[in-house]
Amino acid sequence: MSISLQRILILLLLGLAPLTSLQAQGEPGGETHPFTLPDLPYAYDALAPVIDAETMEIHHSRHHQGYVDKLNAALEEEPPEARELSLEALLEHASTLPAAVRNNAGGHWNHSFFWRSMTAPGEGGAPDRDLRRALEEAFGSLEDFRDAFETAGLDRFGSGWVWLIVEEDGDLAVTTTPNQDNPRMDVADPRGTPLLGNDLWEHAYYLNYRNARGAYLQAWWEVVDWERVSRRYAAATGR
Ligand code: MN3
Repeated sequence: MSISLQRILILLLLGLAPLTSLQAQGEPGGETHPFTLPDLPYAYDALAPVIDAETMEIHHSRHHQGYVDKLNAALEEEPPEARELSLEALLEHASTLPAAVRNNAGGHWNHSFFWRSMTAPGEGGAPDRDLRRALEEAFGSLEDFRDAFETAGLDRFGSGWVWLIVEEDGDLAVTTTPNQDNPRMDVADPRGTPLLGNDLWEHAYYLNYRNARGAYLQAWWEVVDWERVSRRYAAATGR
């Protein structure tokens, strides 16, 4: 499957758009081919015992590296203009792209975002005042938000991701996506700006939690970096 030149030129213009405020904070999206594996912002054992070092090393150095390598290879099969597109532009036009580009662009963005959503157990702080207020408005309480996120993660059949997003109207929502799709993609419903995402693939938790996805989802709150999630909310809502 190939992309028409006209579509590529449109995509190219979108790809050259200025960095969003989130990308300016170092969030993934602005980079172009050839993509590279980002370093983790902490050591492989930093999230233990919530996520063990072996799981982190395999997940980062094998799985994430695999998405990066396959994305680069898939784009090399496309017209040269496709390699000028930013990661963000690839996501926004996922419906028009070959499956190998869509899946691996999603895999690369999702994992880059995921690593930066976590910190050592107990060091992630709490949602700031604005985010706490928005979570309470949308879900009733912080506890109700966590329940909604865990339930959505448990109910997602097969592999995928669970997200907290800001929709275009500014409302918060919990949503899930299959495979390596994400809420930035034009195929997602609802679409929005992710503030937080958890990986529901068994490779993310199987060594420690075996098949107990619910136990992993519950334990994971210990490593969520709420300070970063709060900054993402502020950037996404223009505060
Ligand atoms: Mn994964």
